[in-house]
Amino acid sequence: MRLFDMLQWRGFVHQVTHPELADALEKGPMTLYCGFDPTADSLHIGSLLPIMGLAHFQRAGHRVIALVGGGTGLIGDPSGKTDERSLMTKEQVAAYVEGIRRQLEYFLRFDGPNPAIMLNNADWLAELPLLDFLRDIGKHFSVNAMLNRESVRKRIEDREHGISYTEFSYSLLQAYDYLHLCREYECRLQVGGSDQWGNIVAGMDLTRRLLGTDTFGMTFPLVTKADGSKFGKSEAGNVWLDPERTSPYRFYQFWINQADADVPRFLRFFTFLSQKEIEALEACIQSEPEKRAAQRRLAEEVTRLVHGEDALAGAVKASQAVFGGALQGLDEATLNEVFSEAPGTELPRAVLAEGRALLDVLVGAGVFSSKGEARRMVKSGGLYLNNERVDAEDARLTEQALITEHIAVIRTGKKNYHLLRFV
Ligand code: 383
Repeated sequence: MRLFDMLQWRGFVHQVTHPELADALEKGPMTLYCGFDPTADSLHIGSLLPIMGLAHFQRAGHRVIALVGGGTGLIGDPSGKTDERSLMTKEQVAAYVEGIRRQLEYFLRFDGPNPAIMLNNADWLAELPLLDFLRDIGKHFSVNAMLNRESVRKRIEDREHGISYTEFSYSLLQAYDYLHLCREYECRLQVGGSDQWGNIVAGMDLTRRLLGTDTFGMTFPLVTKADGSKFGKSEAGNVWLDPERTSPYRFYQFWINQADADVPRFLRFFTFLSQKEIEALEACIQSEPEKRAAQRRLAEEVTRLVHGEDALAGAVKASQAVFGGALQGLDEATLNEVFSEAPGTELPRAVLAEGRALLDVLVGAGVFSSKGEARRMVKSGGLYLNNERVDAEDARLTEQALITEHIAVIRTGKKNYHLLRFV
């Protein structure tokens, strides 16, 4: 299958400036780029689609440039934003550049044959002489046309929010990047989300005027969910690629909870599984939806891709914990996440040292309303400590009961958990 047809099958193609791009990509390696502004120290799953897009181009033998906007990040892209952003300090932007750069390095291959190239546009934008820029670049931009762009027009019509000259000039900088990359790296294609169409076309116009070179542009769709809710948010907020911000467990859960109607599209977008494998998983959604095999595979593939094999294993294990799976090896932060909805009780560590009777402690903690109730639960085999059945009514609570430094996990019946935290 041609690269373009594969991208189309996967749903990556929202708009292209020229239908000839499909053939041009077959003629030999093409250099392309996508930019990421350092607006935070981590990318989130909104950036995952363009990253996957770049990875497909690289796998097909094209030369990929990942550009971090250390320069443009100082200005702020108004595209798709209803509010003026507050300016970040230069130190903040420089720190975020490093975070984003590290993440991009993880997803693309920067060694071996056909390595990707990482660039920071601060390297050329920061030194641009103002007067030359206004004369040589600014002259090619019509304010009339710029005012007609949706991202600008919306902000002008809305007097409350408005747009500063700073953000208004953003697209000139992105256009200048394309010109620069075309000149220095023979870059012929810029890709980005659908919100980037205007900026991409602005760069193509400038490049044609100043270099006489024709270039291409292509946008990816906005990822949406079938039920109309916003993609990329969980109850806990944005889903980030940084494990410090969104743990691999939560990340895995985000994917496993996707609706049947969304999974086929997400498998195409966010995994490298083949058409055959994806179609087989789609058949499973039809024939045995209750098994959620497609969700599980999606969650596995994306978590492995973003966090690696070990973190995936940890996330799977944590996900099984609520269903009675083994708890050994899960750390405290993970346990707290897994059982975030379960009630908990704080107890002094002395309780452990004294070796108090487990059932008394559980009555004290409100797990049972009476000792009699507690006994009956043990007799019926329904009391678990760290997901292991408690058989003795006179069991004592000691340091051995802890599964992590502070926590012992109590379960009654199939799924009622209660955390004892010893402080
Ligand atoms: C900067 C300089 C360039 C080319 C692009 C840029 C960044 C661009 C932008 N992109 C978004 C961002 O950084 O603001 N002006 O947050 C997002 N992208 C990608 C994709 C997306 C866009 O990083 O649609 C989602 O992730 O294009 O919103 O020379």
